[in-house]
Amino acid sequence: MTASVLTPAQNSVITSVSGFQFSTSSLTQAEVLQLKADFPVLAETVNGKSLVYLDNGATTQKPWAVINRLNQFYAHENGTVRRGVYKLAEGATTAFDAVREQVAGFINAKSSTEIVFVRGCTEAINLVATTFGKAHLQAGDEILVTAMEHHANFVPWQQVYLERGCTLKVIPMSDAGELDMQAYAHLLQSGKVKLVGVIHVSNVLGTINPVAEMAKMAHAVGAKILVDGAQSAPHMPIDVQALDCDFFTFSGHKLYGPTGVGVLYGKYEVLETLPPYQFGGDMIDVVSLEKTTFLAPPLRFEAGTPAIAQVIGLGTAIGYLQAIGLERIALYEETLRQQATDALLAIEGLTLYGQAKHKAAVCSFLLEGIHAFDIGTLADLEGIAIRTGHHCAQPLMKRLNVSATARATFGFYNTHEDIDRLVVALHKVIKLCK
Ligand code: 7TS
Repeated sequence: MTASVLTPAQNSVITSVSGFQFSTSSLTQAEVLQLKADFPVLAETVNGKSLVYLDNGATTQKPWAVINRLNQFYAHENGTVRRGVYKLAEGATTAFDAVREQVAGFINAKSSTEIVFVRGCTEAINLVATTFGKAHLQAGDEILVTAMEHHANFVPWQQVYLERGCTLKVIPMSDAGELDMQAYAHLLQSGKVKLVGVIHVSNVLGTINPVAEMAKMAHAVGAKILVDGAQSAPHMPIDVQALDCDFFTFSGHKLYGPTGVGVLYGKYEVLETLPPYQFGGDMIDVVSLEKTTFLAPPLRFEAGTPAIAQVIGLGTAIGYLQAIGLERIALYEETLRQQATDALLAIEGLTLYGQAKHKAAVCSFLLEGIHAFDIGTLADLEGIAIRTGHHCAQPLMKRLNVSATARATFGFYNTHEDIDRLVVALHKVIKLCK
């Protein structure tokens, strides 16, 4: 049996991923191939080789369903939202509003009023850092983030703490890439922590952090918690009520949807305490020369014309994922992670960064004596797209004592053969660079 083939028995043995218990089985390789055919880019050739796309952590490819929905909207339905009485505007408003409901269902929010549309995960976190900072942070307060944050969940908090005279503290991690929960408990004991920011799935290490437990601990000392779900929402079922997080953020383009749209979930009672982020049309109640009153959430946070087509396209992407089933996707990607981990560790001179017990399909690595950029460039010659660099996580790179890594990140359309191709390419890289 080659590594590319999983028997049905192997497919169904995995019943738990990151604490979720599933009764469903993984996607079969035949199903994956069928789904892959929905993504036109994946049929492209690069440098004369069929494309193997392994940079899903950066952005994902789009299925025809999403591409066609965007075309359909712009060709036949284009209109503005919330301000027209004519058919096109009403139709666009109905379609736009329906996605807010759909997103609420997708992450199990209590209500669609807890869903704010933003430009992406980065904007979602900036929105929270800025408005939460204004409303709730004062000199002496503490913000906690982890040692493995993406810059998107680090730099905004750094700006806020500098502006407001707070303190920013870092929850340390082990060499395997697991958070030190004892240190976290200790940090919370100061009694000054107001906000915890944590990456749900590390974009470098793949670690799946215990965010439900972290939320419970944060709440016990009166702190709020923001979960950066950029790398989790596309790959596993999300239930914000079960996680009990105060904020959850993700990007459309990493979820097989369009760029330019993302989601900020906030518990309604928390969103209500926050001032507006930006000002202008669509977020106001009454404007006079002297003063302005603002709408309630979520519209309070959506100044100006939103990304209408992108929101509608995001709805299509979510529908596409739901039709497959996020549980099945998580189970299948776990088989990719296992295969990739075993295959990479078998390569002499390869160091794999991130070996947490609970891990998603993210593999960061280096080959002894070879720069990450050379690995990426030579892999591209083989038609393989992987990311190289610091992955917008420079403090983490420092912790790992490297300046850059190569990184393969998987999506449900990746096949076991893709991993075989990566391994062959890496052996070629080693030969060339010796
Ligand atoms: N948070 C995490 C965990 C991320 O991985 C990223 C993007 C972001 C936030 C920012 O998302 P954006 O859509 O607002 O840009 N991560 C990556 C990556 O790993 N490679 O390219 C982008």
